[in-house]
Amino acid sequence: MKRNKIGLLLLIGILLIAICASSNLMAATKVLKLAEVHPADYPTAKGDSKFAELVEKYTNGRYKVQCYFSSQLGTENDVVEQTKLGVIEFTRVSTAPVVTVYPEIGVFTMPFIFTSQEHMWKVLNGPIGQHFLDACEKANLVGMGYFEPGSRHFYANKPLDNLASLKGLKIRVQPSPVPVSMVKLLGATPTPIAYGEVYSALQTGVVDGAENNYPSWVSANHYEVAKYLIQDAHQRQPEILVASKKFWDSLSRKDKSAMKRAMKEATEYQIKEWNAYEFKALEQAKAKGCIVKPANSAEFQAAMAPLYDMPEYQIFKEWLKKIKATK
Ligand code: GTR
Repeated sequence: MKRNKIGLLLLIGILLIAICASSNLMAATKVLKLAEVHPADYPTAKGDSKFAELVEKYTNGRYKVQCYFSSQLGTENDVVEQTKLGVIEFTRVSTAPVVTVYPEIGVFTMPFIFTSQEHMWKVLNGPIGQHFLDACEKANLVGMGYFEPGSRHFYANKPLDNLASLKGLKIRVQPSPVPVSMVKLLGATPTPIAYGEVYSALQTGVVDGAENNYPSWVSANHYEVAKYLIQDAHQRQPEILVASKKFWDSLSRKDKSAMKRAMKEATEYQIKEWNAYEFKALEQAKAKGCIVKPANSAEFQAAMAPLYDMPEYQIFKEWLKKIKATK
């Protein structure tokens, strides 16, 4: 009788251990997808990997984030849409593609809105930045946080000495409203093309030039075929990491705060990685014979000023005032 009882207890014990082990195993196998257009060694991609590492750590291995680099899951506009639908859990993109599902965030794609890197982070870390993360919900997305984007400049396969040198050129732009309007105002022809196809578009002459930050110019090899860059610094377009709201709503409060914490620390890490690489990339391009010229900023700002009066961009008006007033 006693032996039977011990046997039964043992059996229950073994069963309990088996149940716990299998539920742990099930939790550990929850793999989440993160989409990224850059290769693994690019600063935003390193930020993604840090986020992935910390999500796993802070959720005690219940979640694993698998990063898909180099546009493996599709173009930025596509992956934003898929994240909105809940097919992909996380996406790291710049602001421009988010505009397709959430127009107001386009304020961050307007040129010359931030006076410096410091000003941009003041805005992003303050109530304005938080508002736009929260309001991503309108598009069934959850704004997890921002990454450092650097400044964007024009580059082409022809010498760029001033604004006039852009006239008549075909310039690749992000498939998003403001970049298209902006390039038209410069007297050039905007050609919206997905990031992953820009190199071949430049190489085959589909476009004469593009615009981006130094790291993208170099990392995606655009500088090999478009070696003239003019430092007009027209945009600092915050990089953003968004989650699918559908997925987010399925998480416990504890896991949500673990993931937010992971994002906060990943951002700090990404900024350091960015700052270490941004000007190294510029030096690398110069060493390869690229011609980099300073721009007359006033000339570019004046050419782009009519953007602010266009009826379609009046939705940004109040936010632009608030950004300007952030000191
Ligand atoms: C890069 C940005 C990418 C992508 C790209 C582009 O600076 O990191 O997310 O938006 O620009 O021009 O398409």
